[in-house]
Amino acid sequence: MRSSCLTGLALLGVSFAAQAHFGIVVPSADAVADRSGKTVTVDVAFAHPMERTGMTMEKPEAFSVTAGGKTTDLLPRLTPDTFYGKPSWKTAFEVRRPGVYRFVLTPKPYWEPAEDKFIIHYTQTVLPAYGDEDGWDEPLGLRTEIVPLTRPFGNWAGNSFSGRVLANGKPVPHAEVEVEYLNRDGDRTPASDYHVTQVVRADENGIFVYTAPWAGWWGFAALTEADFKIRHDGADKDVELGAVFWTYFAK
Ligand SMILES: [Cu+2]
Repeated sequence: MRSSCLTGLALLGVSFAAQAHFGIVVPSADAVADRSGKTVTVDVAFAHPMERTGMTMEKPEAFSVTAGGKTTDLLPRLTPDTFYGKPSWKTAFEVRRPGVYRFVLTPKPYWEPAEDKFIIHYTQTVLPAYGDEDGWDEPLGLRTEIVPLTRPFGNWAGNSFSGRVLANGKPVPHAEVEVEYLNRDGDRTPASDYHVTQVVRADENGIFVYTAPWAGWWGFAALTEADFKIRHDGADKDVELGAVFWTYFAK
């Protein structure tokens, strides 16, 4: 029932948020403090984070890191990997100087037959290094993105995370935001299907708040429908856009 996007629930016409998929960009450390220089591994994947099932991710369209106003293309540095048993990508990134490193993924459109649409999750995460904490609150100018209102690092479990959902640079009133825990080691068992994905709605200014109940990486996915279609088997298909943001809460 839970192993893919295709579920009996979908066939019954029941709209269940429990099979939420997320673009994933998660580094091996939530901050870099070591002065001697440190290499982090960044995982790039497409998966159901809480249920621990993967989806195949083709080589992304773009993957970069922005810090101090400078953007570095990391696409050539991605190497194949697996995530929850499905093809994914990763890169080793050496953090040489202080900065707030913003990793941004643009995947290729993912065709989802169960939903008769394409999915594109623009996914980002922020890695602070060597004490720098500037620039985390600036929009990156993505087609759609979550701009954090809470500093997206140095937070405790139990803190609230707030962000603003933008599409084409403008707030998205009442945007639906899906929230999931990255259950990497399987240490959490959802109390019911309803607990797999948490759902919050943004206010009229596109602002949402969610309080993380326990430590770890949490993903926030604000979903909107694209104002364009993509051709598939001779027909124009809808495109779901996700603005996905990953942030860590410490114990
Ligand atoms: Cu899925």
